[in-house]
Amino acid sequence: MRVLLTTHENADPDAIASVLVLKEIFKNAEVYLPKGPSKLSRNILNDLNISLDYLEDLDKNFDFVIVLDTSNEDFLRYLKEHCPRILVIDHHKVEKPLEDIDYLIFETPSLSEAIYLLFGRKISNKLLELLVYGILTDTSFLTRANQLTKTVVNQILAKTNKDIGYFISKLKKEPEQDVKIALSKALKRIKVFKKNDIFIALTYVSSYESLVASRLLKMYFDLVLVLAFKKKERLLRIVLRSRGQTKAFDIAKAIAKRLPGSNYGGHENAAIVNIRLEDQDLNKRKIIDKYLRLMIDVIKNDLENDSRKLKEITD
Ligand SMILES: [Mn+2]
Repeated sequence: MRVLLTTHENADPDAIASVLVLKEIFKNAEVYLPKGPSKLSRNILNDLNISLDYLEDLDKNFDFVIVLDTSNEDFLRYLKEHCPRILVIDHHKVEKPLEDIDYLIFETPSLSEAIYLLFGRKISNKLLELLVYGILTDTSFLTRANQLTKTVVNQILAKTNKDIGYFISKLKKEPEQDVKIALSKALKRIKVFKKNDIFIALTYVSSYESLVASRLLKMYFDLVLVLAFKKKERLLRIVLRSRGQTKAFDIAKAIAKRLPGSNYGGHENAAIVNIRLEDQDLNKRKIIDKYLRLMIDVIKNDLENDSRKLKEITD
């Protein structure tokens, strides 16, 4: 049986760790990584001295495909063309399961911890370390972790004989300069709104949108929306982060509802909307203005049951 393991584009550490653990179990399985691993994932794989062969295009058929860490409907439909049986193993909310596809969905902050709970005893030490990176990055350094996540992390640390600071310092060694530049631009462009006691930040960058969103949330905001325009990929991405009673996922859903052809996903407090920019003129200024206005309109009108006005503070 030809088995394929795959995940989302620019696979992040959570996705890569999950794929590699399954690859350790299904030794003959092939791996398909659309657009390859993310930059951060590549750095971590290098550091752990793990080499990974993968397909960048799907040019043959498989009997069975296991899709990890992604429930993107378009991607699943595409995979159906090459594979009759699909199993999705994920921790993102699935709003509308597709027919003929099997789902195994965990309500865990990272997929890596679920993979550990499934296969923990069989996983090699190197991949256990990779799972820690997956957990740390998917939970913003454990700020979105729950008790079970922490139990899993402690078990892995005991097995690998490393402390959490070791993994955190490796991750923090990221391209700090580039991140600072992206953050500086995000801060200059920031619009801050207030609705009751909720502080909302809205801004845009062209890279590091997830990192920027997480950093802003940590400052004092309750809801953060970061728009990223990816001209080369003809893609617009909105990264949302929240805490307290405001839910990033609900706002992502409300935005996507107004944009046919977009897709969204994530969790209560960390969500994303992807908008494909087909057949449009790609004038950066126009596009950014248009979507910023739309985002403001959504938070104005769809932010739950509160009749009090949204007020821009940075105006
Ligand atoms: Mn994940």
